[in-house]
Amino acid sequence: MSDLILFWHRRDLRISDHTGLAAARKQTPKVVGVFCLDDNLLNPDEVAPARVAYMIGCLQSLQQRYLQAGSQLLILRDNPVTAIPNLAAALNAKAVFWNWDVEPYAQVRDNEVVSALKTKGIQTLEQNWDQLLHSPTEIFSGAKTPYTVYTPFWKNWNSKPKNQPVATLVNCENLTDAEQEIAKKSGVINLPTAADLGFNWDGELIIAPGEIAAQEKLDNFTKNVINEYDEQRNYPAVEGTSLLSAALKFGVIGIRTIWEKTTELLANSNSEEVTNNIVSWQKELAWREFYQHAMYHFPELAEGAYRDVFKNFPWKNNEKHFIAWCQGKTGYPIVDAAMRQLNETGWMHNRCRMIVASFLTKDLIINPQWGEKYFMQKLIDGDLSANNGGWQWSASSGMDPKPLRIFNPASQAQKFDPEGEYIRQWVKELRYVDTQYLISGKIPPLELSSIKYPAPIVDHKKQQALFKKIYQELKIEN
Ligand code: FAD
Ligand code: FO1
Repeated sequence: MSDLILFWHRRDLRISDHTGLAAARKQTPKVVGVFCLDDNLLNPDEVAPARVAYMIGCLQSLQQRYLQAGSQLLILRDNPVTAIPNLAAALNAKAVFWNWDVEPYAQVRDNEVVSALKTKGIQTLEQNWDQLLHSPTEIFSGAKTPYTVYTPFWKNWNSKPKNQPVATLVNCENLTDAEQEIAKKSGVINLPTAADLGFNWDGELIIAPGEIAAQEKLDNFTKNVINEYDEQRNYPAVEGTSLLSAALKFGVIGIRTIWEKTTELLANSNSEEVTNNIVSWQKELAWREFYQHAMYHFPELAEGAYRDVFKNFPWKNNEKHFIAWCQGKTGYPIVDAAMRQLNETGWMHNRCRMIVASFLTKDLIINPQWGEKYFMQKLIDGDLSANNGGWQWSASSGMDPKPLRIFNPASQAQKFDPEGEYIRQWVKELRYVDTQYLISGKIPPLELSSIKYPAPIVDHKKQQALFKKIYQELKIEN
């Protein structure tokens, strides 16, 4: 057995503040990275081109980071369940380490890799939860059950001490020339482009790939934006949020690094207002962990509604309405602006994610799983737990105790885009329309026909009443 530890990266595309890598480096200088392109996770019908483009960019950058540390990142394109153990055995590695994940697919995959490695006599490091500040096996209610409601989860989660960032990988030993040959024979390839994998994205990405860019986003946000976060995060025309979601999804920045920054800021805060803004952002980081814990403990969430009343809900599922929603042609300016932002950039502001999800489920009465899937096909930050959590929350089908949350698109636009700035940015044909029409959504028919913008495809008031009626009837039956 050699001294080699292979580190298997999946959604932890960095070498700084990386718990699994730090644990490997403690045991040996010979730490070599591997990433396995897995066709089960790369179906062009399910995955956003922007997300794959970002991931490939991060892998490129990770390869550079490994070279700087004296080692390298190997790339495979195969089924990891066989390819990872085979590569480890061919290289005579003493262990394969990785960080665990909450997703149902990850659980099955990782258990199979553990078994295959064990039969080959290769060690694994089990239960290393790098992507969360607290693992799902750490936070339970007084009754020792997983939380199903956010606020008590937050209180408990926030009261627990958090780990500090860990040391960056340095001074490694690389594979010998003979081992490089063995790696090639075992399927190691050059990193393909996103287009090679069937994903074409030629737009800009809202965050540049790689660790340095993620750290810069954090620095910019904590220096210039966080002090007004609580208020500004609600306005889609303002850059009032961190834009770190894709970096967090792929672990391009360590969560401990982020948390440490917030605690430093809290320690230096000299007003209640500043403190509230920082805590407000910390609460969003806790939502991320809440949904990941939920996915770990209730994997059935990934299959559909959590609440019984929504399990057999008679969704209308009108395909023409769905296409209009996807294309941003519903005739509701704020909804259309948001969907066009998503289609053009691969990202959508959180306020607008809530608006369009409410519109799809409560106004169009379309199954939230259709929207959830569409988001995964488009979002650069598409993440099973956060996306499912967001959709279940908006559809009222999740664990949340407040059931009938219905957003009125006009009130939302009036409150959060009062000058129609966001609408004008994304729905170009509405650029010269009066603000009052934009935010009320009541554009005079004559104006509509001249600018080729659709009339509203449904009537919000009527649909809201219809949804409530269906829901009440079902609630009585259940
Ligand atoms: P910030 O406001 O700066 O927040 C910091 C970080 O906290 C985010 O980067 C994210 O990691 C986390 N976060 C913030 N809000 C939430 C939330 N409500 N739930 C979970 N984590 C949160 N987020 C995703 O990362 N991936 C998704 O696929 C996703 N789908 C969503 C679908 C719907 C219907 C809704 C309503 C929300 C969804 N969100 C998703 C949550 C949220 O919209 C995004 O995390 C946020 O807009 C990303 O922008 P930011 O990085 O600037 O966030
Ligand atoms: N992880 C991988 O190990 N290999 C992949 O090819 C891969 C592709 C991928 C595409 C989109 C995306 O959102 C995530 C992707 N990931 C990939 C990361 C994935 O989230 C983790 O592997 C999870 O553990 C899967 O459950």
